[in-house]
Amino acid sequence: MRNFKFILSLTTLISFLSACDIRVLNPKSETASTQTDLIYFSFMIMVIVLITVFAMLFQFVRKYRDKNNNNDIPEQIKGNKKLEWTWTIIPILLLTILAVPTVLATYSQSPNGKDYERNSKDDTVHIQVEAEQFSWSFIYDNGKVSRDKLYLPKDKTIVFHLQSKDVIHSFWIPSLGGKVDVLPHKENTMEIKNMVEGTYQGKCAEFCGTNHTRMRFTTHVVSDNAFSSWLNKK
Ligand SMILES: [Cu+2]
Repeated sequence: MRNFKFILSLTTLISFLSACDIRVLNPKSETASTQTDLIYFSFMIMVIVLITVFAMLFQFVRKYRDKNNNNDIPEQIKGNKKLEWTWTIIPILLLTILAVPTVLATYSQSPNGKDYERNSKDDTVHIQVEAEQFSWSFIYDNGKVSRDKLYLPKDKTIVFHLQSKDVIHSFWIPSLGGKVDVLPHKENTMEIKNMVEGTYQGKCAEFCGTNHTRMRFTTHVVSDNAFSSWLNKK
């Protein structure tokens, strides 16, 4: 009976989760790809460490098990320079290998430090994002405002200027990039490059009140022509 209840609650939970149309690690932009690669890379290092440790553990258990059952205390050895150096150097190496791509990606994707020229004539589209309990407003350069629906031109670089009208929210389109906090009184920016056409779900990723779960929006990445005609439609 207990097992049955457990399986029932598990299947209910899974069916609820499958209803979320939000997929992480399914990158559809250069920005998200860099982040996904970083996750897989650190995961790979973790798996190598895990396999090594478990292989050694099993080997030691097999090799040094008490075969005669006589409870002998093994020879006590104190200090082994070679081993101590090994287990000090290996973690330092692993952390360095992990730190280099992480720092590079973090700095290249952290546009807060950049000074954006709003009137620059490059291939950048600036969108003002206003979060409030419990909806999103997207304001485009020509003044067009769209609520809970975001349109993006595929071949342009997008810069979101994020600001909240009330509490702290978090802007998240998993397929296009990681979360960025949306704060009141302070603008955060976020850049997304080289997107693939398609429709992606976005949501608030910071608990912000009773209807937080409903604070979702749909992102349509469309061709540049389709974007221009949408943008200029009244
Ligand atoms: Cu929110």
